[in-house]
Amino acid sequence: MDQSGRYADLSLKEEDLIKGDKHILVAYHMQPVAGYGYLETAAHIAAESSTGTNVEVCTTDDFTKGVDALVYFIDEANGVMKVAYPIDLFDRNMTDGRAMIVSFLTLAIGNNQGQGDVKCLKMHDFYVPWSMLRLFDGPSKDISDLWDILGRPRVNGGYIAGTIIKPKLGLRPEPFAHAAYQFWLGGDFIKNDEPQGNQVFCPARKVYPLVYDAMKRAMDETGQAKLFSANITADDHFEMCARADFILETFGPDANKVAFLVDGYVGGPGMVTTARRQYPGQYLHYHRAGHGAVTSPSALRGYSAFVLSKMSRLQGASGIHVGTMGYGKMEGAADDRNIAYMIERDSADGPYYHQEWHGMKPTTPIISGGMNALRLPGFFENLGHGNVINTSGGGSYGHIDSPAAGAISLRQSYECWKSGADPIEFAKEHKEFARAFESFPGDADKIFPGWREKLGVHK
Ligand code: RUB
Ligand code: MG
Repeated sequence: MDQSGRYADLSLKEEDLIKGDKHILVAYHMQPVAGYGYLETAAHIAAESSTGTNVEVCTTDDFTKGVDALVYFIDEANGVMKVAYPIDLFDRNMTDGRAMIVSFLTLAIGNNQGQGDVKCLKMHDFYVPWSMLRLFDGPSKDISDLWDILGRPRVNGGYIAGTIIKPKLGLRPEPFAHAAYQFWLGGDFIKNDEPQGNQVFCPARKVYPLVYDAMKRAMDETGQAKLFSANITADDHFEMCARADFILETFGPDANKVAFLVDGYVGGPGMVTTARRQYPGQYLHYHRAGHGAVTSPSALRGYSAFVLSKMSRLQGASGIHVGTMGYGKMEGAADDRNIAYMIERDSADGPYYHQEWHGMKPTTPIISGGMNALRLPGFFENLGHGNVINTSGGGSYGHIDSPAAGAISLRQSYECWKSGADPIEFAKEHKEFARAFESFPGDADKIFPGWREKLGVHK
């Protein structure tokens, strides 16, 4: 049934919808199955995603029609459609009237994902009006709180050198804590790798006290504050809170140096919001394992990494992984920097919509996945700044001298880029950075051809 008479109004103007402050706007890339019309399919999507189904139902009244989602733009040649969702469609908390991202997902990227007339449908951008934006929690803590703990200025505090405890699994408590200690002698921030929790060979009750002891020793030895992002991901939110409470109690007076890591894509919005609301005093670290199933450019359904990141700021993530923009090992491209700009700025352009954040705290871009000191200068150059958290697992524990040397090489790499120095010249004066060339010779050959002769390395 063609429902475009009800669920499409191509005369609506985007600027009026934005001025009206009453609609969430969503841009999709859509292709119908052969034999279905473009507008007809788009209208069916708007119907399924709001007040309708595939047929007319006798229970619909005039009020119902007032909250229909409407297709307001189609570009069939390029496979783009846009829908305006009246904000009243979206579920609000009984307890406090606040908005929830789960309702946004249920409607805007819910049943429409399984429609028989849809060949592909992927969300690439969305716009949130102030009337709705103000109902989301947003972050309670941000990178300025970490800079403060590290003794840096709260504004423009610079690069946070981090790592991930590697190997990913298989360390018992003592070697785990020792790995942390070794990195902290040179770096700022350590995160649990996302599968690390309470394995039988590394129980949480045993490992966290040892990690705290390692943190204290490293702080004593370096005279610097250190940060730890602890994974509290679990199916059951009581279990999640039990982990979080145990960790806060263990770190006691240094609990401000603990962030909570939540694997927010596999765990879902409920898990992220539980962490955000139960522990507003902690930096909330959104890890996104599994996201590639829907965000990969090769995925024809789901939503993009840009959309995932933008949602995370509304949910209140203090930081989220945004990939490495083509400089690391995971899928990504240079123009993914727009993802970083959208979550860290107060006003930013997405692929289809400009968004004003009205002072909502920023979400830190967390740069991770195959990074090391050699890959970072190009990354910073592409992004245009270094106010990020970077976690380099292999880049630290793979440094031939030590994890501390790996950490120092990361910081030196940032300083090299910031000062505009030539990396080869900089390496001549900075040992740890120089030794990164020998640690990662494959990368060195690719990024700095001729480095062996220039640095006098002949092994
Ligand atoms: C990276 C790592 C993270 C990835 C996830 O380890 O453990 O889980 O960053 O990808 P390493 P993304 O530094 O050794 O490569 O950050 O893109 O979500
Ligand atoms: Mg990992």
